[in-house]
Amino acid sequence: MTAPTEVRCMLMRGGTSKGAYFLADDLPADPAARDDLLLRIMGSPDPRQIDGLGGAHPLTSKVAVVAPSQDPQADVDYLFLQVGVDKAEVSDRQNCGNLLAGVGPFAVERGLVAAGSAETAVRIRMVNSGDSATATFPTPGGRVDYTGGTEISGVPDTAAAVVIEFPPGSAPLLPTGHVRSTVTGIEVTCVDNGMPTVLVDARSLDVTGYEDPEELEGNAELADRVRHLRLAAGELMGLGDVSAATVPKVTLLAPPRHGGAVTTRTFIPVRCHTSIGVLGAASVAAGLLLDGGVAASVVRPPATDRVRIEHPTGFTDIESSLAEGPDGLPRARRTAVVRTARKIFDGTVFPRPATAPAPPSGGPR
Ligand code: NQM
Repeated sequence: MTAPTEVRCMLMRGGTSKGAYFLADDLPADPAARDDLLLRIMGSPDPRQIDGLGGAHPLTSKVAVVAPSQDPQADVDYLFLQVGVDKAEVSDRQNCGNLLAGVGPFAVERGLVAAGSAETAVRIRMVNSGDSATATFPTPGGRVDYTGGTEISGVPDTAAAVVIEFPPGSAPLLPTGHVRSTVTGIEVTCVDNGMPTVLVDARSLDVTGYEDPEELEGNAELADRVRHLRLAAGELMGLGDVSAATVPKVTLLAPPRHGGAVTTRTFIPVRCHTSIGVLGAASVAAGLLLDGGVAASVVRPPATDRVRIEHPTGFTDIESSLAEGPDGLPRARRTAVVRTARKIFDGTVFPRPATAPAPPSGGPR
């Protein structure tokens, strides 16, 4: 297939992120050709992404590829792709729970799933990890209604709730098999409840954990320590060489200040998140529930299944409970979250021509 010069595309806000949503059939099947096209659509590599749809930040340089599912337990397959901003890189090595919020509405909009007369539940297989989720949202009269009274931190105005429910996790929450490890001399808990995450007491990195993302990003010594910690933790978590991957994330923990369970600052992996990812928050919530994890040195364990994770622009509430797996290691029993999503634009995107030279790639941003 020659690379298309125009592609059907829907731009959506999913939770606190924004991305371009495509039907898999509208993109080349070959991953290399697809990724090259997506770089040109998003305007990468370029710190301003001036010639494409990307918003010059990892949280607004995201793509969802959606297709009918062959899995009888799912309605649609959702492949998440993180498109580098100033690097010519497209990564499928992580999920995105924020763009996940837009997948159900997009599937209805594109006719992949028939809408119910009041609400619609879409069963989604997350291709990146093989995990699944069910997203339920209002469809009065058989049309997606994005308006509603649900507010989520980091998004101005309210919108319709998209309730996302994750089934019990089959994979262990502790990729290292241990609740605590010492990595580059720092005590951490490596946890994966949908997003591989390294939890660390902010004080171990000589910060308070209450700094703004800009201040943390501007701290060169911290950036260096986080980079070394992440590379070593990635190996320990069985992820191999993560120098060009966007996982694991490193989340700094500090005591809560606004009635929540904990304060967080998350490196994704180089930029500091302006809030927190959905699955990132799910991993933090699970980490708070683990007996003997580093979180126990920072905060008291949450008293209820609803865990409020404070972040730089507010909070994310996660419903989380754990159970013991057959091997005696903890598993997620239930994880659920409320997000919102909104269709921003639906139409045809015109990628930058394929002839433009692509500068060499480097590590993730
Ligand atoms: O953790 C950013 C986001 C994310 C990922 C990131 C996400 C998740 O906020 O589920 O949503 O951690 O790179 O979109």
